[in-house]
Amino acid sequence: MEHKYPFIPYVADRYDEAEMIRRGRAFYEHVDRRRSVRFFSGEPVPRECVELAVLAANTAPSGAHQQPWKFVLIGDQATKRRIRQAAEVEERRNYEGGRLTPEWREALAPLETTSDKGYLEVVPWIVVCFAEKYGVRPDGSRVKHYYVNESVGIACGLFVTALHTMGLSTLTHTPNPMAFLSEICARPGNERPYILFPIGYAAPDAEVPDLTRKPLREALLHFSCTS
Ligand code: IYR
Repeated sequence: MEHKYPFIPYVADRYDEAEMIRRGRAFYEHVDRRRSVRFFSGEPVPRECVELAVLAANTAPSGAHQQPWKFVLIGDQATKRRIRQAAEVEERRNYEGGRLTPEWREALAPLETTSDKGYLEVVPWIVVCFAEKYGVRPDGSRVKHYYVNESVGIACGLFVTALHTMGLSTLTHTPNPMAFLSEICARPGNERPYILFPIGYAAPDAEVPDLTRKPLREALLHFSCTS
């Protein structure tokens, strides 16, 4: 094919059908073991593990390949404490100050979450993902970004999966509202805090709610045109 821009050949990996299904099942069973964790051990985690997870996230497809994400890594105790304190201020307004609607409270009840975010000081690493609402050229002018939420959401999905693959645990924490993260992480106005990830090993005595996942027949609808 003729191109105006550089193109290179791409050869996707192919497997026979039995191998496709074996691989698909193995991957499904692997990701099905992932749980959101709120009880962590303070054991150190190599920084390289987090870097590899960000490299994996950075492979996500994105609108016009603009890759509108930034991952900020925090490992020092003083910043973790600041984040915990600021998150708890907001969460106390949610849980104790009546900012959560009764319907929201009811939906959250089985998770038994509270305004205590102690895990933010226990974990060896916190990563805050920021979404670039728009880009900024060196001359200060704005670059329109497309499908920012979709792109950053997919990147965060890969990030979570990569951590899980390394035997690490995390939580997609969205302390609400999250504006304090822009200030603590010193991020510019074109970047919006997207998800905060506490990262570490699950505590040996960690517990998670006994949740089930919806069955395939509810997740996958086979539509077919019968005319
Ligand atoms: N941000 C609060 C509340 C919360 C909201 C949802 I939606 C959750 O799935 C879990 C918690 C908190 O972190 O406690």
